[in-house]
Amino acid sequence: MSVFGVRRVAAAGGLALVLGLLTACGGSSDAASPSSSTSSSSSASSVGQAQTLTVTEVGFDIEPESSDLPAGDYTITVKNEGDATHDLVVERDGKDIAKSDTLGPGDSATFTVTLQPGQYVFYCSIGNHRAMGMETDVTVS
Ligand SMILES: [Cu+2]
Repeated sequence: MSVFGVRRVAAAGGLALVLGLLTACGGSSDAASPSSSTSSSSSASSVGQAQTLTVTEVGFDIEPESSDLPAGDYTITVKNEGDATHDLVVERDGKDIAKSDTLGPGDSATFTVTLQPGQYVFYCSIGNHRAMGMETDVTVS
């Protein structure tokens, strides 16, 4: 039990490092693992890391990389590739559970959310965009 606890602590440090690398280099996963880390590095990669999901907003469409996701912690990157201001809200059962910053054309932002199994809607809360069709169903299982 205590050995596991130590591993969890080491894994948390590794996760913070990985997230930093992802932010810095845009999701490439082949960054060399630091050779200075201890022998626990091989177990760090097997402990639940945040998954990444890219959501592109273009025109008045919201296009997630995938709309069928395994449950877990997510780091969501929203890219506004349209000509209008947008944001991204994650809604579950009519309740907003996470939201990006407001994004101007060409901007992107990252936020984190924990997705438990269920039915979600990703939508834009700017103006009447949702009514114009800026929403998409996402299933988490
Ligand atoms: Cu919008």
